[in-house]
Amino acid sequence: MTVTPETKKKVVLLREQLQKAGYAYYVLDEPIMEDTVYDKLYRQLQDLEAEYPELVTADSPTQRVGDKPASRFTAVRHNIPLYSLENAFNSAELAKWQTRWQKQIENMPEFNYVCELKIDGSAIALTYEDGILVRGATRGDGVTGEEVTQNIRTIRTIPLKLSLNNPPAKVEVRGEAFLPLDVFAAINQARSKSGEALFANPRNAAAGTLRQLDSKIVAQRKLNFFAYTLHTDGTQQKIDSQWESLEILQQMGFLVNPNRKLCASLAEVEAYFQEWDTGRKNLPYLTDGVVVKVNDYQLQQRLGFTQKFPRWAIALKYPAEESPTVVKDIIVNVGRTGAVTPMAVMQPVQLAGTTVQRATLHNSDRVTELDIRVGDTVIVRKAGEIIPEVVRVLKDLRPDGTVPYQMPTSCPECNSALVRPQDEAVTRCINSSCPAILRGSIIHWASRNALDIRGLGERIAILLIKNSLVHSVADLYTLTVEQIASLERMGTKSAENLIQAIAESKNQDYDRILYGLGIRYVGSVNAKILTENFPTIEELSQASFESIEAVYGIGEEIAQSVFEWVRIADNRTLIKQLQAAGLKFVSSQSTLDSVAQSQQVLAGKTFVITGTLLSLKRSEAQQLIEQAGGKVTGSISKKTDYLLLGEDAGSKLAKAEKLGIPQLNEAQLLELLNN
Ligand code: 1X8
Repeated sequence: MTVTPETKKKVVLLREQLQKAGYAYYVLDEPIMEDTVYDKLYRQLQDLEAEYPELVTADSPTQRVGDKPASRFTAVRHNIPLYSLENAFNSAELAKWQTRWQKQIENMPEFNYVCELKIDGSAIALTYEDGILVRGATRGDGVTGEEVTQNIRTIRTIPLKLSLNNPPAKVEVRGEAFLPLDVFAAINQARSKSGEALFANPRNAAAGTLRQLDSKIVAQRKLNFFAYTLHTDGTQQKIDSQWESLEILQQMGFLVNPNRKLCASLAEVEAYFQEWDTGRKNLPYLTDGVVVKVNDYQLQQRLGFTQKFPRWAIALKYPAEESPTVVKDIIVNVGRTGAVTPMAVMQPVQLAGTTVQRATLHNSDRVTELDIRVGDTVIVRKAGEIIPEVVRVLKDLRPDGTVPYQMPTSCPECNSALVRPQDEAVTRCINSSCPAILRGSIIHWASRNALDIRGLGERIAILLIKNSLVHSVADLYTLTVEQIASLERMGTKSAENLIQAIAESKNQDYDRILYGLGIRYVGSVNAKILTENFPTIEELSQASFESIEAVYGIGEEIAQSVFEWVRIADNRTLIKQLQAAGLKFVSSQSTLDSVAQSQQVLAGKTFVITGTLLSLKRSEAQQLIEQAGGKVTGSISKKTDYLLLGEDAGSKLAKAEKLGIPQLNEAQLLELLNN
């Protein structure tokens, strides 16, 4: 059948009407056509195209969804690499960047920055030839990506045809494909219902969706796209700046993030950054920072690129301290004290710059309180230096068929019954020959602040125990080169080195030995105090509870723990064996000197303590600080050097943050005291 000019005209008109309506609906968010009308016109166009396949064009609105799934994606090389951005995490780093790039420019002209929100999605590159979308590719490694054109066509905010009268022969547009938060939640909910694995976060969901082979599924997922980079061959129009590019992208029909700003100084950049730190909480998509670009293209060109980044742009990041992810398993970890800690094993997430896949659940009470289950979507937090923890379970996203988690009743490592004293939160394995406890004891014994045995880490500890070569730390001193060399992946040379390191550890000071024994509450600092006051193990073993507690810096709990430890027969035997091996449980003058020295490490420093401390009493923390030459005051001022921060801190924390006073947790304080 031949196509009449009327039919042709009708098809062109339908396409134009549908394109305009789609643009108004998706990009402008200002609908101009009722859904029912749109559907009717769409069907008319579909029917005409079915009748006259020669009228189908690549930019027809009917071409957004492909009819058959791809079998695989092909690799494409990007004409211009998609660079990643250098990161800055604070204003000092931002200022350093500015100083660095300006050094490169002689006769600095007037300039400004464009600030844009950094979208937490998946970067893609779009190629238009004569105004028609011909290719869409994922970023991949920046040099080579995957061709995902059919999937990209489903994104309604990506024009299939540029809205320009005389489009350049070639245009490349880059931007971020992302999933709005409500769409992300809906996708996970649906996946939960059908028993599919949940996406850990919107970024993973967007990246996964782009690599879906069936574009029909992609279309249902409702990806969106913000355009932010424009490369043209320059034939039609000369573009001078990033700001102008963004405006042209918008004219071309793209969705460009409206929250952009021209800034004349770093102070203005920072104000924008601060403004969006609050503002981002109300956005329907995730942003993880601000992209700062030198606006002027000439200046950009003079700056060029390093191996990895453009020199003219930087990402100023919000600290990502919390993130959603999915629980794959719940396990328990048995520490060297026998304490059993439940842990969530999760789909890996990036948090505060590191990949996290395990988070502590603290104890069984916390597990009950959270009601965390395998399959749950949870929020994990990694604040500061502490171990990541699960803060919340998103119960709305819970898949069907999950079961409440039961803490094991027997030790996963030695099978003996676990106990939980009535007034304690901690569940323990109390089998003193439990391999987990032994393993932890050996690793602790060999650790840097204890006996410092290089080459004796977790792997070797496990092998020594598995091969029944070591039943206590004392056995380390009877090992032979042959025995160690017989272990998996151990050569004679490394066996000799390890034996040498073990032998050398016999000369370590008494306070390190006492710390290495792993007596509860006896950290490096307490070990030093104890060895100073009880210069031999015999004196410590015979000391009364009262005389231990009377030592300045030693509280009741520590005294109790030490007093009990030295009365346990196995521990006395251990000490005898270690003494027989040549370790000296006697303070040398050098130890005492170093104690005196170490105690002044905080000379002149002022501390404020706030919140509930976990391992120390406030009075103990104060004593430790004072012994080291520091001072503790009650309120925050400009003169405060450190805030010692416990749980549930209140106004003092807020004030310290305002004044930029460094914060320490207990572990960091002890580390400071040990240095
Ligand atoms: C990455 C991103 C950029 C922008 C927004 N979001 C991103 N994820 C932007 O410039 N508005 S630029 C960029 C990059 O160059 N790697």
